[in-house]
Amino acid sequence: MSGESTLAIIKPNAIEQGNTGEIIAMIEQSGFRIAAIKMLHMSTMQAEILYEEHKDKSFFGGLVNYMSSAPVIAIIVVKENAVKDFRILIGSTDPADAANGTIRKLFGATLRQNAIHGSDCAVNAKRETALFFSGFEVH
Ligand code: IDP
Ligand code: MG
Repeated sequence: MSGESTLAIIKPNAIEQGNTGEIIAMIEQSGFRIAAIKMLHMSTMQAEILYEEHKDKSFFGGLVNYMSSAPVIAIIVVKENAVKDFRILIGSTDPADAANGTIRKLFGATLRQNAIHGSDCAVNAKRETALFFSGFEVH
């Protein structure tokens, strides 16, 4: 599997609404290949580390509580320009602002419950991938 890799996380609201299959199908149909996938229930500490860049923001506590409230699905996706292209596929942070046809537009409920996470740069992709998967290397 060649290309760049990035980390996706399907958030609790999308799983609870039964949208997991449609989201994974959209990811594959957009040219991404799945290199690893795992369902897990994050601890508070794991969610705090994932979102550490936001620790001083007013929404941090609510975000951490939400992301550790129920299972999520972490996925390593691979494609040329995966980091940038995956952000385009998911759309803007607020589903209300996201472009038509994006995952957040289709499946996001609120700004917090916006269906999916995607790493915002290559450095964060590597850091976030290491939080969920050990021994993964891009070839
Ligand atoms: P991103 O997920 O598009 O990279 P970030 O600004 O990194 O957006 O924020 C991380 C996550 O925190 C968002 O996906 C969203 O779930 C949540 N979030 C961001 N801003 C707010 C806010 O103002 N209120 C509540 N939740 C927020
Ligand atoms: Mg972000």
